[in-house]
Amino acid sequence: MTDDILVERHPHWRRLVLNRPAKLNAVDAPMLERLIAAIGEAEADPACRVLVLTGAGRGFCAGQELGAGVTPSEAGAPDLEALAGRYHHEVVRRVRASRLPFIAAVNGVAAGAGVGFALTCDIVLAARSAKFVQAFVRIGLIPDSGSTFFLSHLVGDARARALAMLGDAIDAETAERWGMIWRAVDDAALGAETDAIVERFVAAPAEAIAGMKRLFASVVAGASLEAQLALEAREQGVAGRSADFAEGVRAFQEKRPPVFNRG
Ligand code: T3D
Repeated sequence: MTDDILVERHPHWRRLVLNRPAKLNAVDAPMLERLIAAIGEAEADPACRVLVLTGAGRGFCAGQELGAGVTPSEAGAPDLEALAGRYHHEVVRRVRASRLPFIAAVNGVAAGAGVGFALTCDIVLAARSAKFVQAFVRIGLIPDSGSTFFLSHLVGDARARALAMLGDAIDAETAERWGMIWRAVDDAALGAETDAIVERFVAAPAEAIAGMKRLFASVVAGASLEAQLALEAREQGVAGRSADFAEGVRAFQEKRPPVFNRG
């Protein structure tokens, strides 16, 4: 029994902890398989409303395991296309396709695929001491795990290319200033700030949040304004038929805070 993915279960949320601290939580295929399974399990729990992804120790995730057991050779290199598609990219897909909001609590360095795992999340909080490194170029690879996509959308073409091609690290405050993450917070406050957002999602109307995820997925897939307006109308129809909407309006009229997710 391995504990490289820790799952902390709470009544309405889960924390998934990448747990190989001696290697800054570098990932390998079996670990990613367990991460994917943990995401699926949370998804299947109707009581679960939000997931936190974070790392144990001083790192968030140093990307693909590069240590013992990785033996690349020019003659017989590992099939990275298959590996990326089946594991790294499946994590990215699962998070994006999930009905659940994901919060990345980036507690330390995120490198390589670790950056993609953070940026695929809906809300990214980072400790001020954390760094983001497109480390791929340093080992002769190209950015994967959605990095070229996320960076181009979030920070623009010029910065995305420089980050990818030069492989320089940027700190959390720069990432916030560039719009790559939601917020950089004091290291000591990361836990409390994360918990505060978790509480907000637990209390938020879960169906509406799931609808927003579908809408933003459509935007990032390149929908036109007309297509997006049509989808917003459809999703508003779904939200408008929910018990949460009835409760929200009642609470407004009765001048009290709404209590969602009872329907
Ligand atoms: O298979 C596929 O599908 C291909 C997909 C690839 C996706 C990728 O993610 S490729 C990119 C892989 N990741 C990297 O290239 C990052 C490698 N790590 C680093 O560049 C640095 O460690 C960091 C910039 C992340 C942090 O630097 P620093 O100075 O804070 O820490 P450190 O001393 O380098 O690392 C601490 C320990 O973690 C160290 O072990 P030791 O010497 O104390 O026993 C180091 O070897 C280990 N470590 C860090 N990253 C990895 C790792 N061990 C294995 N794999 C790693 N990726």
